[in-house]
Amino acid sequence: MRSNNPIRLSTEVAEAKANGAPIVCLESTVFSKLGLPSPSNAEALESCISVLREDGVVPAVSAVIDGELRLGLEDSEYDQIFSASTKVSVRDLPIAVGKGLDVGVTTVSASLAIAHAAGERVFCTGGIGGVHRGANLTGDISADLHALTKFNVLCVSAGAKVFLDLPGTLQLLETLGVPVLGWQTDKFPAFYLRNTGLEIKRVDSVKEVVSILDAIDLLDLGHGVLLNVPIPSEDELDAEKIWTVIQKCIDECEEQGISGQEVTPFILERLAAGTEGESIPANLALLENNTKVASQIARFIYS
Ligand code: PSU
Ligand code: MN
Repeated sequence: MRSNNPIRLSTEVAEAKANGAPIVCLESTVFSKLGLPSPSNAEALESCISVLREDGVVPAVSAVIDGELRLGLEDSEYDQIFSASTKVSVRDLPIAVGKGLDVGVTTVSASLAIAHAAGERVFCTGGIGGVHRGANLTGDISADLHALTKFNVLCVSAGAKVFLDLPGTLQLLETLGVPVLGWQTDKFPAFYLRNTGLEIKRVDSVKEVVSILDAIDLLDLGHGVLLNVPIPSEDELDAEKIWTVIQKCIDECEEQGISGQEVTPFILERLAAGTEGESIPANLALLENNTKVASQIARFIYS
C-alpha cells in the first residue's frame, strides 16, 4: 500500500493489495436508492459481492464517507450506501472531500477516479452514462465518458442505458479515443437489450481483454477501456415495450423540467414503474453477469 495513498482502504482491500490478491472495484450510486429501490439495491450488492467472493476476488465498493475517499467498505457501512441520496460524480469528489460530506455515493466517473488513485485496474458497473438525447441543446453528456480518457481502468458494463443517444455515445467515445469492446458480441448492448445493431469490437476471451490493456500500457495511452457485456438472453426485456416506455419517460422529464444529475435517477425510477417492475430483476441480472466477467479478468491479471 502506498503510504501517501489518498484513499482510505478497507482492511480487506488493504490486505488484498499487500498480498497481490485480485480486486474488483464497484461503484455505489447503483446500490443507493438513486440507482435501485430498496430492498433490490441491497440484494444487488449482496449478489455482486458473493459472485466475487466465490471466485476468491475481493470486492471494493467506492464512496465518500465523512469527507474521506474510500475504496472497500466494512460490512457495517453498507447501510449508509443503501439510504444515501447524494450522487458524487468526478467533479463533485474534491468538493465532497473539501466540505467533509457525510455520505456520497460515487458514479462511474468518480469510482474510476478512486480506483485509479488506488492503483486498481478492474471496475464493474451495471450501465455506463452517456450522451443524453437532446444533448445538443442541454449539453448533458455523462462525465463517465470523459473519465474513461483520464483513468487507466477497465470498465465492465452492460452498455449504455437505453434512454441515451446511443449512436452519439459511441461517436463521442471514438472521438475521445476510448476502446469500446463487446464481450462475445460485435453489437453494442444497451443495458436491458442485448443488441442495438451498433457495431463495436468483439472480444472472446479474458486473455484478449488483458492483451488490450497491456497494449494501452505499452503505448502509454493512460486511458481506460469500456467492455460491454450483453444482459443474459433469459433476462432481456422486450425491445418494443422498452422503447415506448422510454419515450414517455423522456417526455415527462421535459415536462417536469428535470435536468442535470437528476435525469438518470428520475428515468430509472420511471422505467421501473413503466415496465411494471420488470426493469429491476433485469438490472440485478446484468449486474451479476457483469461481475462474473470482471471477476475472471481480475483473476487473470493477478494470477
Ligand atoms: N445505471 C443504473 N443505475 C445507476 C447508474 C447507472 O442502472 O444508478 C448511475 C451510474 O452511477 C452512472 C450514473 O455513472 O448513473 C450516470 O449518471 P449521469 O447520467 O448523471 O452521469
Ligand atoms: Mn448527466
